[in-house]
Amino acid sequence: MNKKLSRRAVFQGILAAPFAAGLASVQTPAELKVVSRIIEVNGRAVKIFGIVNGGGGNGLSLMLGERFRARVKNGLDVETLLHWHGLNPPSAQDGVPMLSQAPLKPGESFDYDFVNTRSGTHWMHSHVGLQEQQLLAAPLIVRETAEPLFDEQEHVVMLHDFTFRDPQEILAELKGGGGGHAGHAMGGMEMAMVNDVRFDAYLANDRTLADPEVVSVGKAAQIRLRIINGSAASNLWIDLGALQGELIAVDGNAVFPLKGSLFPLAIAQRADIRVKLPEGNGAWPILFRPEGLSARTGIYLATHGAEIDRLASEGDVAPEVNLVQEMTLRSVAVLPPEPVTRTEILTLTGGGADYLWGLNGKSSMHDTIFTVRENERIEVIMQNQTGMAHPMHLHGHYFKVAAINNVAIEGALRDTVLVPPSTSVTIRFAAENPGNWAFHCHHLYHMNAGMMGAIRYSSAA
Ligand SMILES: [Cu+2]
Repeated sequence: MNKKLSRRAVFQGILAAPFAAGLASVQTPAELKVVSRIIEVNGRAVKIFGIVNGGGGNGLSLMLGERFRARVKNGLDVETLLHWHGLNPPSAQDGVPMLSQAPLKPGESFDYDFVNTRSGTHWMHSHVGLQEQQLLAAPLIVRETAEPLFDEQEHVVMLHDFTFRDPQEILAELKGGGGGHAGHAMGGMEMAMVNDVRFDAYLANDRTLADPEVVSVGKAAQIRLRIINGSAASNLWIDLGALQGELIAVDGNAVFPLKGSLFPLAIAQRADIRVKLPEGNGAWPILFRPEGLSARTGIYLATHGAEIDRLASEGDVAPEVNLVQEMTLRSVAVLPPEPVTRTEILTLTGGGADYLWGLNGKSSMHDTIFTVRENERIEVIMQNQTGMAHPMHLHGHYFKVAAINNVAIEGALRDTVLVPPSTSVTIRFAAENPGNWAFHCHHLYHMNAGMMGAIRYSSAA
């Protein structure tokens, strides 16, 4: 190669990069800074956390096939660490203290660099203490094509349950309050089974339904909603109201489209929903309703100049999130049909008056639940022996939801599945990402009260 050619190659490479790679160039790592920021909730200014990128936006978008390259800087005055929920990085870059890497001290940076094979709607969040309750989370979107395959608009919605209180105080109260409800009386036993923390607000892209985000849409437009349940402790329903939608992906994995207007979304799960708007002008609310409560949040899809009928922040009580829809989901991609080499029973335990939760009766957080060998095909039968539902998340792998109460289903590919009380959910995954991996309930208070453990590869340190 002569000098002239190589210089031209470099020049073209630099020019082509932003087009080829979407928002984050392959030439330089994306910048992600963990910051404090102020938002207004119910008319009150409140300091929360956030993750801003080099362009001043929230979180990160990249293309499938692009290396995941990001420099994370801790701009807080406390330690933090980010986990890439939905990606399967090498274990040392998974962002879990004690299992993968040390937390970043104030002012410290860490460079992430790995081959990413997962597309879809994912998210990033702190795995340190209770920081996630203070909104230390952001979208992480991996697109397969630079432009949508269909003529459609895309919109990302990040959901949170919100409290003005110090989450440490809430956890302390849960632990000390006889398994109570953080000092608030709830509406009877049935409600007590569903929610154990009372929240001050529910947010969609940081806003309440009283001050909602209004998304400008074209007439008769097709919209792809990428919805992320970033709640600490709230399973939700997505309510399209008068609109019909199609669920096309769960946890970033394509499913055979499922039509409907009401879709469950457990803590930490994601749903991609395609909505086709009717002809003409109008404004359509998309609501998000925590189970067992009348509270709701939402956004509006509105054509230019359309009048918006503001909805109240309270509506009908939402039913409990269940697995009725889960049983009908069918992944487009399939796991190769290899025989299961290891079946493990994982009981979800605890939740008594001491608010101590566990796996197999142990509240050990970072201890090994079981060990696997590379290339094994693992089946885990999760049996919930507690009175509450647990959204169970396995790091470093995606899994097939293979059976519910021992009834085999076609099933979706996921990284987080809800296990309701007195229910068993069977998952299967290929052990192909060596390391030490967290396996935990994604209800932040259950996790911090012990419902977490680790799966270790025998080859890992
Ligand atoms: Cu739980």
